[in-house]
Amino acid sequence: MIKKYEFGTPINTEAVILNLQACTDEIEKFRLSENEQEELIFTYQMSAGTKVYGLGEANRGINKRGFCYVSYCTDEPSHTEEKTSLYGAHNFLLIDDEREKFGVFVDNPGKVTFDIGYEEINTLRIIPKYRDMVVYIIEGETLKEILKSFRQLIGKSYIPPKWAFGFGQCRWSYENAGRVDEVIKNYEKNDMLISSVYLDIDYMKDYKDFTVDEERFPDFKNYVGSIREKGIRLVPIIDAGVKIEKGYDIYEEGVKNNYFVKDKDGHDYVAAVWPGYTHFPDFLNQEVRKWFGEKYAGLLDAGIEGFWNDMNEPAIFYSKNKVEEIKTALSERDVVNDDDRLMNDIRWQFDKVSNNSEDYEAMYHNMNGVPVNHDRVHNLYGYHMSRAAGEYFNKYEKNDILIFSRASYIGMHRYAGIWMGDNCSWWSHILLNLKMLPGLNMSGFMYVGADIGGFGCDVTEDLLLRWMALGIFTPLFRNHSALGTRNQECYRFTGTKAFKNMLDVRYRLLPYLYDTYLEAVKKDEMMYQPLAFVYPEDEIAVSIEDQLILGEDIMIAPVYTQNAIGRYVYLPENMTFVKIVAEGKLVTEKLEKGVHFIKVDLTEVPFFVRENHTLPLVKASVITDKGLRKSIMDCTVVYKDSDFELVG
Ligand code: MIG
Repeated sequence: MIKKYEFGTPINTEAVILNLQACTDEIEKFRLSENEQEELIFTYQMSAGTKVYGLGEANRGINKRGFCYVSYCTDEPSHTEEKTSLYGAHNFLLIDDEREKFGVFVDNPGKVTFDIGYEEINTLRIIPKYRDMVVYIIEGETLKEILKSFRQLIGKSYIPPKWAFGFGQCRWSYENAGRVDEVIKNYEKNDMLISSVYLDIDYMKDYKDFTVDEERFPDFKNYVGSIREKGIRLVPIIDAGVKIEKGYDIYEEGVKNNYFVKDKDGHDYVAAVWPGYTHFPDFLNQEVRKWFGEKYAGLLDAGIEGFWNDMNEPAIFYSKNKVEEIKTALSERDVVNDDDRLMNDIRWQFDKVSNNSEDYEAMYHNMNGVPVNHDRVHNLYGYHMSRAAGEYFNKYEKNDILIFSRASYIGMHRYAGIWMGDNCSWWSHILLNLKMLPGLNMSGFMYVGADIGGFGCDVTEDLLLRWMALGIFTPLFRNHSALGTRNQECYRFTGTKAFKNMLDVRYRLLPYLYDTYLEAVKKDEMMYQPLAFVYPEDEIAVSIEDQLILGEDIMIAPVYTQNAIGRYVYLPENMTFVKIVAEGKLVTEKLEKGVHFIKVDLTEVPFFVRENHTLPLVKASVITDKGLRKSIMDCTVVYKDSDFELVG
């Protein structure tokens, strides 16, 4: 049962696909009031035991209680505990109270604050910055049922090509063909399976979208083909900002056709990102989406089969406006003779210069004829950038293209996946990775994953191994790290055998993961469920946040603390504990419902098979006629019974 309520003049976000009749009576469940800033407040009185799930890509726990979250797509590279906004804005909550269970979706693409017991421990307040919106209340008997209705409301999730479930290696940057070759050579030399290598911004000519630097990648098309012959795909990045450069076709066409975001006077808005000064394509406009989407064709023609869309919050290093402000401020000061107060003032000015809300408020879209201030629709930008690509791929039936995005809003899940942005090589980020998975699934995002090993900071071998033991269970399984950090490809460490085995495990799990993914999409269910959803009567299970049920059959419980020899797990029912140990051998043990300490070596992959369930493992690879070891995905294999192993 879904009820729709309209407030003001809602912006058509195209987050939902069902056209429901709006209710004319007062909204249920929430009390409406206003605060001093005359903002609307939706209040719900929780009890001590009320659980609140959702918010998709958000910080902290699976149960979101005890913090204040702000939906506002933000380029936030440091995911410390106090951060309120990350890259995605997924305004869906699932409330599990003793009296009632319901879902609420606030379809409002401006800033929305979700105070979930922050100001007052038992009070939930939703405070949108702008009033124009649609709110949906979704009711049902069980959490699963409510979720299913919500997912039917927002439409089927994106399905990537099967190869996108293979392992991918990324780094900022493999900036030329030589470096890409070196990575592939090392994976081959160490007999490690790999399905994709990612190209970060340096493959482009001067960071210009849809260009390839000929010096770094001569004869690109041929090169892509030669890599493809090894069973590996190259996946280039596309950024939101378009470089201002005379003669650059995308810039010229965009200017000529008024395809860029404007300032208040109607000039093309200028902000600096990687290419220097850029304009932002107005993805909220259908015609612009069509134009930009078609630009992917060039790379597709070169044999590319996958993309990642970055910087689409949009991230801004500094705007032309801000630079002018700083220049003016400086010109009013005696720069040569002034004391350290000047330095202090400048420091604050510079601190606030990137991703500044004043910049967002100075940008204007043309939403199919209607001018709209960017701040009101900020959270739609990344969504519509990826939609531009998705619509193009769908239209030309290029439906086997991988596409995932950094910024997102509900609705984008129909066109693309996401990665969780710039995490760090921190142990706490293994756990954060795990905790985000169910929330993302609730919001329809199924093709998801984090930068394995951590993007920022320096990884260590043990961190990477432990992280991989979680990552092999996530759809996007990509090792990625930032410029200037320690190299973290799997062959960089002493335990190459262990890494080879880890990668093999991924490919052995692949049919299970892929089928589970497809089933979850087809049935509008989650791929990863918190224990609370599967064992709602079990008080202990309900509060567990470091174990997840994956599909119907298994439970995952990775080790995420350094120097641990294993971990405690809680089994809500009898399960078979499975460890994939050295050389891919299995060790199994039947364990009874209750608490157990399981020993897990750094090189091992632990999981649990539920009672009366089984997990199919296949052979990781086959040897081709040329004598090469290839992942099972790259060959049309007819499985023999002996290729399968049923565990559990
Ligand atoms: O300002 O393209 O999140 O994955 O490696 C940083 C360089 C821009 C941010 C992405 C990251 C990528 C990096 N990008």
